[in-house]
Amino acid sequence: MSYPKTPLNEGDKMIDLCGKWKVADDEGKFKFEGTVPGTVQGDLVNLKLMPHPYIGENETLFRRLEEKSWEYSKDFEVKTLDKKYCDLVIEGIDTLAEVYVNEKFAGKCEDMFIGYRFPVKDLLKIGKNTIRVKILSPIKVPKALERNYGKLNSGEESARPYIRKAQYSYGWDWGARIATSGIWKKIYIEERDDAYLEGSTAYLEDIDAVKVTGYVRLTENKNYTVKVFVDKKEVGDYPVRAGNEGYLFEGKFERGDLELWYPRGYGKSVLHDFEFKLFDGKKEISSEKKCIGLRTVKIIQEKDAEGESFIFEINGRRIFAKGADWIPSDNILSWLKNEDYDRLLEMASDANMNMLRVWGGGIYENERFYEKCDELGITVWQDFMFACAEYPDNLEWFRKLAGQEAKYNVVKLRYHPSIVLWCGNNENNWGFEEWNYNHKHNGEHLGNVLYLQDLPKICAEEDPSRPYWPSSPYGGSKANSDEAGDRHVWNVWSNWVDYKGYLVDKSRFVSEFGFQSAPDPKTVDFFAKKSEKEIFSDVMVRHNKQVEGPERIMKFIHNHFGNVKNFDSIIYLSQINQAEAIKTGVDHWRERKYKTAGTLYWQLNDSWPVFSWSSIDYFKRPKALYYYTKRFYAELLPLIKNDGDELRIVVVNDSETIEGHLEFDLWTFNGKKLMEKSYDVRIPSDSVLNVDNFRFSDNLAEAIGFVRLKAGNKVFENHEVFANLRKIKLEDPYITFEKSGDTLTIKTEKPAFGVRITTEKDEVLEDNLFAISPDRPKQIKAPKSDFKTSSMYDFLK
Ligand code: BMA
Repeated sequence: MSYPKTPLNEGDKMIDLCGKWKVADDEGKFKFEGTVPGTVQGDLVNLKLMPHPYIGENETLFRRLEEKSWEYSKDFEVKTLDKKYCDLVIEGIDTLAEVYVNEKFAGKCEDMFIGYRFPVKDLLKIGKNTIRVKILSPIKVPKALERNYGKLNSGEESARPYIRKAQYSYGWDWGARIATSGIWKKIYIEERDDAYLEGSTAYLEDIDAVKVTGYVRLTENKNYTVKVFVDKKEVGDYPVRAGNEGYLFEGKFERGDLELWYPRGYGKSVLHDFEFKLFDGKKEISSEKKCIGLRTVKIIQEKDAEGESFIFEINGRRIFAKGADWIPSDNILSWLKNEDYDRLLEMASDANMNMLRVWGGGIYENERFYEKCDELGITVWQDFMFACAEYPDNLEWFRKLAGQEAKYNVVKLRYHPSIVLWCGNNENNWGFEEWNYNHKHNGEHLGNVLYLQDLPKICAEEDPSRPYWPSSPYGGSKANSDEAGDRHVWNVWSNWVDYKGYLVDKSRFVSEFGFQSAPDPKTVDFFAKKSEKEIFSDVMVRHNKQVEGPERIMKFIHNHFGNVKNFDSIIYLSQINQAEAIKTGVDHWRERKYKTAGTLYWQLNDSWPVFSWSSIDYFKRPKALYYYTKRFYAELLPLIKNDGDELRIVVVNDSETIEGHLEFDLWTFNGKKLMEKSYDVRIPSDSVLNVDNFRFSDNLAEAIGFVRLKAGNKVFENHEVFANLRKIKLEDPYITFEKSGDTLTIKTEKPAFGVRITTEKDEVLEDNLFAISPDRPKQIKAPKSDFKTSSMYDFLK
């Protein structure tokens, strides 16, 4: 196995094999110049040999490509062969491949999540050399294994558990089916003379003691030592010794005044420059540099009246996790650039998220993802890549491969402070109990030996710096119970329950819940022609992968707004419904802090242009939910709660103690003020404060309430729609705008709801899709391009 970013020692050489390769399929249909890193599918589209899979129904054309094997080949020059070691390093191949150097077998790759290293010194010669990589069909091989070993429970493609390839590539209920093939990561030859460091890391054993460790490769056990420097200061000198698997160094030093790393909203996310230097006597031969943050993390699991808590604690501080689930941001991974990761993660951070869950049906993410999370203070719940299926760990080769994959990724990623949890899989243990996942081996469900034995053992050995959790959901009397552990709340939406259903939920930690919506109208324009813009057109249904997804969208629109037919209104209302749904859940669960200690909504992003549960669509256009997220995940959250005939004003505070002024007013949609109140408040740090509760006898059937909290120079807002919009005829609220310098002031005569500012150019605004009280004009940073405004009234006319 080989790890990326392994730096070369002085004098060592690298022959880069990335760039142009000859690519051909085994049926003689395609022959082209492909790009590495890349995928065949990405190349075929870029070269216009295949139509764009994300437009219309083109996705279906890509199914045929799965049947093919592909051959990648390239000539390269070798000038010298004077180094002791000469390795072909492949950071990632998608997926099953045989590699030949000068027509001699160099090695085979079986797992897209593992980097491979093959010794090739004996296969190379000075002068011209060739490399040939044969990539086998990602469907024929798993299908053959399935015929041999039996069909397992899984989603759309039953053979997918037999191949260690991103599981979503066989289609998901939000994802296109494009089972890619290619050399998807870097490939090069390394010529080395001496040992080098790999997987070096530092972490807190307790709040004051820093532990350092790492592997030393290619050593012959000379008297090597490793010196560790932090922010350029030497902190220790540690001997290298033989471990169970190869050589390593290990040691400790006092943290002293090195600052800690905190998640966003709880302190600074300080990263230190660590340098690990390998010495042979006095001679430095190798070094590894990493930015590492120091923090402790544990999960507080304590018995209480509702069962058992599930609270992340970082550096001894409880954290309420606010975030979303993360899926791969493209179906064709080779199309993703560092800028895409940066942008999406900055958007998550701007929306006040402090946790993302890297979901088990995707990939162990790109290095850039974790680097950026470290920097932004976004914690990561990291699944291992097993999702919604039975996995054949009864087969020795499979179990071994899964273990290698886990070890490879744990060692590679363990230095990232942002990762706060390793989690065995997505929903498989839930499946054992509730979805007839009944195949067993030696009395154990298929996959469970991995989740309960192998993976926790690997994590304990390679990375004791964060907890391991067997599955998501897990804990309690049943995997998806509400009394302990984490829970996926899918009665709402998937089981057709409307979103008020969240209000009775008592999950201890909600790691998934979601509500679908349409993508941005411009994104719909990308994939559908005018004539296809109908919710049940073939193209539209193809771009909603859930069985009866469009039916649910229409049912819930009908529940809240009546019989809507206009397509633009459906897009808009689906987004409002989604945003109100997730707000309902988050408002409820944040008020329960820490009985519920986190909400991760399904899902932050999309892998192609689609109707889905995301808050940011494939082209990174924010949906209504994105703007709602900024407000409902802010450090202070004012709430208006209605318990029967009583109204309550509450503030949830995730930050320090604050003093502020809170205003509340209640209106009918058509402009009659029913009530107003204001309060000077002092809200203790990390608390939920009941500001007021009072009986309210007026009919709320036409009402909307507004609450605004001013603290220092910050403003925190919320609204609560009590009215049944299906039953009332909205009148024009008369919204007016005034732009002065950089500021846009928005006023309204009657309560305005779902106020949308549509900009000519794609812009993520400071706020959007909000509600405004006639008493309180709203100010935001003015858009840069021309804009139009609308509100709920315009879509229900
Ligand atoms: C859960 C997830 C995903 C799925 C989502 C929406 O089951 O883990 O598998 O896409 O819900 O149905």
